[in-house]
Amino acid sequence: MENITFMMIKPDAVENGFIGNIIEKVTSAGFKFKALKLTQLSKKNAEKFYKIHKDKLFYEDLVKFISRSPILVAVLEKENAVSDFRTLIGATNPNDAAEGTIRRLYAKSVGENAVHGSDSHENALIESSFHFASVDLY
Ligand code: 3AN
Repeated sequence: MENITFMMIKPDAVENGFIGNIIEKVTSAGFKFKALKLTQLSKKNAEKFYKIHKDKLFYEDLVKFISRSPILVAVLEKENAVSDFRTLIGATNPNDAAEGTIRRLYAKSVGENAVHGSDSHENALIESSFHFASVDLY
C-alpha cells in the first residue's frame, strides 16, 4: 500500500521553535506518525541524502544548511500520503506557497523552507529507510 511519506522539519524551523506548530498542522491534517526522531546530519550524510541534487548550483549551500543544526525526521502514514503532504506543505518557494500551508506560515526563503516532503512513493521508501533502518515500511 502506497500510504506513507517521509517528513523532515529542517534546521531553520527547529531553530525558530516551530516543531510543535508544525506537528499540530500535520496531525490535524490526518497524518499518523509511524516513526519520529530528532537527529542531526553529518556533512557526509547530508551529501548522501541530497545526492539527487548534486549537480545543482545550490547543492553546496543545501548540504551546509541541512547539516548545521538538528532536524526532526518522521515517517507519516495516511491515504495518499505523498500528495496530501505536498499539498499541506505548499510550494518550494514560500512566497509561492498557498495561504495556510506550512511553508507559507513558517518558512522564509526557498533555501530555508522549513520542511521537506517526499515527491514520490519510491523516494518516501528511500528517504524513510535512510533514517529508520529498523522500521517496517511495507
Ligand atoms: P521540494 O523540497 O519542494 O521537493 P526540490 O526537491 O526541488 O523541492 O528541492 C530540494 C530542496 O533544495 C528544497 N527543499 C530547497 O531547500 C532546496 N532548493 C530548491 N531550489 C532551490 C534554490 N533555487 N535555491 C536554494 N535552495 C533550493
